[in-house]
Formats: sequence, C-alpha cells, structure tokens
Amino acid sequence: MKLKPTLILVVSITLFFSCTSPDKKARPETSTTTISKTSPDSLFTKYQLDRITLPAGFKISVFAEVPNARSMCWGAKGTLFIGNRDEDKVYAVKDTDNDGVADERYIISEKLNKPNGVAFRNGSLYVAEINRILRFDNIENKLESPPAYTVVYDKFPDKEHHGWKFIAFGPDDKLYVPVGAPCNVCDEKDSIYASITRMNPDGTGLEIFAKGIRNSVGFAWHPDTKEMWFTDNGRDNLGDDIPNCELNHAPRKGMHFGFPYCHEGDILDPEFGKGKNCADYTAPAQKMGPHVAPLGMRFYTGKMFPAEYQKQIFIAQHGSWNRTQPIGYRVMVAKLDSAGKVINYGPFAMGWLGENNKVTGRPVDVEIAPDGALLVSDDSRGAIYRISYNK
Ligand SMILES: [Ca+2]
Repeated sequence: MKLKPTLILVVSITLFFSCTSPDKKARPETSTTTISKTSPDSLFTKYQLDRITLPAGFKISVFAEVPNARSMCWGAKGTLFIGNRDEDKVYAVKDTDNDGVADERYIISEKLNKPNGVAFRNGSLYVAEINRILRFDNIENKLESPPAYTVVYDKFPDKEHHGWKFIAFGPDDKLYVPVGAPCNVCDEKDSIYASITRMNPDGTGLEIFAKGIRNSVGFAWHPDTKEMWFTDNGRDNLGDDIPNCELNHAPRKGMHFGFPYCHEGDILDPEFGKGKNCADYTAPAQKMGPHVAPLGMRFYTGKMFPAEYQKQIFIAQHGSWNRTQPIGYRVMVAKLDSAGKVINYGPFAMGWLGENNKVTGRPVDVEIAPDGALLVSDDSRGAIYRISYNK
C-alpha cells in the first residue's frame, strides 16, 4: 500500500438566493469547512477494511470520505458525483493526481429531499429527489461555485416510502426513473407505483417501461446487448427465508415482474396473489437471497480486472434489517454466459457483516472508475471504497 498522504480539501462555498426564471430555483446556501490530511493506512484502519475478504490479487482502500454516500456517477472530466438519502446533499469528489485517493471534495447542492440518484449527460448532472428530477448544467466547470438547478420534472409521487430514486440514462438516451411501491406490499391503483419509468432528457414523454417492481435502487444495461438489468428488493414479513430479492432482466418495454402478486417468480403473495398465476409474470434472472437488499449494480467494463470479470455484473447488497440472522452487507458478482443467462452468482467482497453480527459497513452502489478500479459506496460509514487488482 502506498503511503502518500492524502489531502482532503473541502472547498468552501457560500452562495446566495437568486431568482431568475420560474423553473430556476434557489442556489444552495453552502458553507465552509475543513482541510484534513489523512494517510491511506489510517483510513484503512478507521474503516476496519482488514475485515474485508476479496479474491486473490484484489485489495481494498478508502477512495473518499463522503457523508451518507449513496448512488454514484462519473462526469466526463473525472468527477465522481454522489447522492444522499438520509442527508440532503449532493457531493462531488476528484482524484486529481490519480493516486487512487480523492483529494478534492465539493458540495454541489443541499437542502434537497432525499437526493439519492445522480446521472450525467452532456455536461449536466441530473439529481433525483423523491418527486423531482433536477439538472445542474456545465457542472464540472463549476464545482467550486455550483450553478442553480433547473427542474426537469416534478410530477413524481411525494410519498417517502421507497420514494428515493436511483437514476441512469439508457442506451436510448432516455432517463430511467423507478417509482417504488409506497408500502411493504400493496396494490396501488395508480400504475406509476412499483414501476420503472423513462423520460426524455428534457422531462417530456414520461412512460412506464416496466411494472411489478417493488423497489429497484439499481440498474444498468449490458454493454453488448444494450438490454436493461435491474435489482429489486423483495417484500418483508413472510419470514426469514422468503422471498428472495431479485436480479431481473428487462430486454424490452412492457414486462411485468410480479409485484405485488408473485414474488421471486414462484411464490404467490398470501393476500394479493389470490386468483393470480406466477406464470403470467417474468421471473427473476437470479434469486439473490432473502432480505439481502440488492441496490446498485454495474457491468464491469474496465481494463484493470482479470478477463473473467469482463461484462459481468457487480451488485452491492445493503444487508437485511429484519432477519433473525442478518444477511447481505457484501458485493456479489453475477456471471452471464454468451446467451445472457446467469451461470454463476457468488461473493466478491465480504466482511462488512462480521462475527456476532457486528456490522462495519453497508454497500449501496458500485461504479467503475476510469482506471478500472471498482468503487463501492457505504452510506452507514460515509465512505467510498476502492477495490483494485494487481497481478
Ligand atoms: Ca489523489
């Protein structure tokens, strides 16, 4: 491990209210901070990364400290953007000297409503709150003095239950936005619930892409087929061992993945499944284990990892909150064959759930860094880890 000191420079910005056009909102009133210097070794110790087990040749380190780090996306100029769920900010970090440790950190916006999702397109950062999509233009040239945001869309439901959103642009240049079920299990009349929607980048043309999805907090498109894959969190209160959380494959618009009628492809819901048939819905491509809480996922397209990981799916599992024996708290890999079937599903990074069920971290999202390292966000510790490979 390199012993270069880390310079975490937190840039101070103070911005003032400005009112321009009807869809331009107040600038963030962001203020101040600190400059701290922490060595990679002491960060490794602070986050107890000695507990983490990885396949041979891989190692883990701390890339950045970011409070309540949730979903991540890269800008075009090497900026990593990070959303919040339990806090109200959107952050950006940069590793300007390419040593695998972020050395600049910025607050892009604050006082937002669970800004969990971030996506980047043509120089603009898109942020998903509970009921709105916001856009920050030319953002990488304005990190120290972020612009006011433009409201792209503000008609999503305002219910908080499963209301925080992962977002991403698809190969069709549409912004994909999930709308979770506002409950543990329910059959809402408004068909926008329990769906993944998509819209044009300007907020027009909203349509439902897929239905029957309880709460997806992560999706990505296969680099060759351009088909969508997504994670979905199974319902609670059917016991410790059912239903499984799901990895799903949605190659076309209009598919229904079962919720709330059928869970994990083969379990009818005791209440909402009456008179239904699981064969009428699309079963998961992979059952991921009960209550594991799969969130972010990405296809590996970097150059750093061994060939066996190329175009395979890394999946962050946040971990169970109500299972007798906790499960999850790890990064998994699902491997696909050339026909797109999952042929292997197993652990990649483990150890955040330790002896006596001691939890030292909760993976939320994964992202491939420009150098091919795998970043893992952890909202519980406020950190982003970097998993790298050396032969
Ligand atoms: Ca650096």
